Amino acid sequence: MNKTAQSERKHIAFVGRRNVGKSSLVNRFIGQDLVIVSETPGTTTDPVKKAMELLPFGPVVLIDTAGIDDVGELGQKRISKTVQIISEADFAVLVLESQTNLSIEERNLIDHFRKLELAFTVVINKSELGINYELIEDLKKLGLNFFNVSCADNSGIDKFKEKISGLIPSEEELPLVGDLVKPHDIIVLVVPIDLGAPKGRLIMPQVQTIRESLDVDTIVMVVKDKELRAALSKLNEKPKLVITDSQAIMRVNADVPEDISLTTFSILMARYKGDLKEYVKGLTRVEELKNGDKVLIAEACSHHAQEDDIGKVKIPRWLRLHTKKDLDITIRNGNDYPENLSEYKLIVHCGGCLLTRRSMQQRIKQAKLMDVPIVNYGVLISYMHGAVPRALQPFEEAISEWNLVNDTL
Ligand SMILES: Nc1nc2c(ncn2[C@@H]2O[C@H](COP(=O)(O)OP(=O)(O)OP(=O)(O)O)[C@@H](O)[C@H]2O)c(=O)[nH]1
Ligand SMILES: [Mg+2]
Repeated sequence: MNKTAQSERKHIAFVGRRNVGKSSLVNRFIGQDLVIVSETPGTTTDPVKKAMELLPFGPVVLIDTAGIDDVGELGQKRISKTVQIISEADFAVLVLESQTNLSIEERNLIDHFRKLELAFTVVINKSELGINYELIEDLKKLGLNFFNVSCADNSGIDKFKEKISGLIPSEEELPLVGDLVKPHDIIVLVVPIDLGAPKGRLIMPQVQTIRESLDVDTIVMVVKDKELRAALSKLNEKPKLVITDSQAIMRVNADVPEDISLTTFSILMARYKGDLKEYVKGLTRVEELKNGDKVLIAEACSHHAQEDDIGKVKIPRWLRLHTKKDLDITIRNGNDYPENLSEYKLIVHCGGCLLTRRSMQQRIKQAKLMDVPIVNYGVLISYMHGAVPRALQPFEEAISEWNLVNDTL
C-alpha cells in the first residue's frame, strides 16, 4: 500500500478553527497518536500528512492543518499554508466543536469550498459536551449534513470513517496510454539516460506508461535515444507508437519514419493530469510574447537543479531563442505557486506527475480565470523543436485545436 504514489492518492484536508479537535480527529481516524494534541490553541503549525488505506475507498493522504482563525504575523502565514492545502485537496473535513456557534471564519470556509467546487463534509466534535441546536440549525440552513463525534469518548468516529468513503468523489480512471494501443501492438519508449535522469531508476510517467502498456498486453521496448535507430531496424514489424522523452524529440522526430505515430511522455501527462487542448491553445500566445513580458515556469517537484536543468536552464534558453525576445522569466518550485497569476503573459508548467490531478486542474482553472495562457514543458518543447503537430497526431482533440491555432499563427 505504501507504494501508491502520493499524487495518485486522494488528499483529505482536516480544517477548522484552532482547538476544535482537528488533530485529535486525525489521530482517532488513523488509530495512532501521530499529531500533537493540546489545549493550547495553535498547537498545529505546519500541515502534517499521513498516508493510509481507507477502506473501502482506497489509498488516501490525511492532512492535519493549522487553525484557520490563527492570529498575528506567523498566524497569517499558517493560514496561507492551510489555504494552499485546501486548494490542492480532493476532499475537506470541516471540523467544528459543539459548544460554539458557526463563526465567520467557518462560514467563509464553507463559501470557499463551494467556490472551489471542493467536496467536503462537516464534523461536530466534542459532542459529549452537549448538543448545540443553534449550530445544527445554521448548518441545516446552509444545506449541510454533519457527523456528531467525540474524540474524548470515541463516539461517532467509526460511523464517520465508514461513511466518508462514500463522500469522497472518485474520478473516472483516465488512461495514460492504454486507449492508444491494442494487445500485441509494439510500442517503443525512448528514455534518454542523461545527467538529468535520476540514478538507478526511471521517472514516474515512464514507469506508469510501461505498466499500462503491459496491462493492455502490448509488447514494450525501452531504448535510449542513441539506440532507437538500431532498435527500429531490428523489428520485423512497424511499432504502433513511439513515445519519447521531450528532450530527445528533435532527434527522435528525425529517426522515426513518418508513418509511425510519435508522441512524448509529457504530452501523455498533459492529457492525463492537465488539459492538452488548453496547452495547445496556449501555444498561440508564445508567438505574441514581447520584450520584458513576464513568463512563469512552474515545476511541481523541487529536485536539486542540474547543470543543464530542463525548467531552470533549457526551457528559458529555448524560449528566448524561439521568441527572440528579452523575456522576464520567473521560476517557481514545489508548492511555491503564485496566487496572483495576472502579471504573467505565459505559464509553462511541468507535467505535474507529483501533483494530484485535482490540484493540476486547479492551477489550470486559476490560469484560465485570469486569462493567462498555460502550456506544459513537453507541449512547448515539442513545439519549439518543430515536432508539433506530429507529436499531437494520436490525439484527435488536440489536433483539431491545433488546426484552429495554426490558422492564427
Ligand atoms: N471535551 C472534549 N475535548 C476534546 C475533544 N477532542 C479534542 N479535545 C480537546 O481539545 C483540545 C484541542 O484539541 P486538538 O486536537 O489539539 O485541536 P486542534 O483543532 O488540532 O487545535 P490546533 O492545532 O491548535 O488548531 C485538546 O485539549 C483536546 O484534548 C472532544 O471530543 N471532547
Ligand atoms: Mg492541531
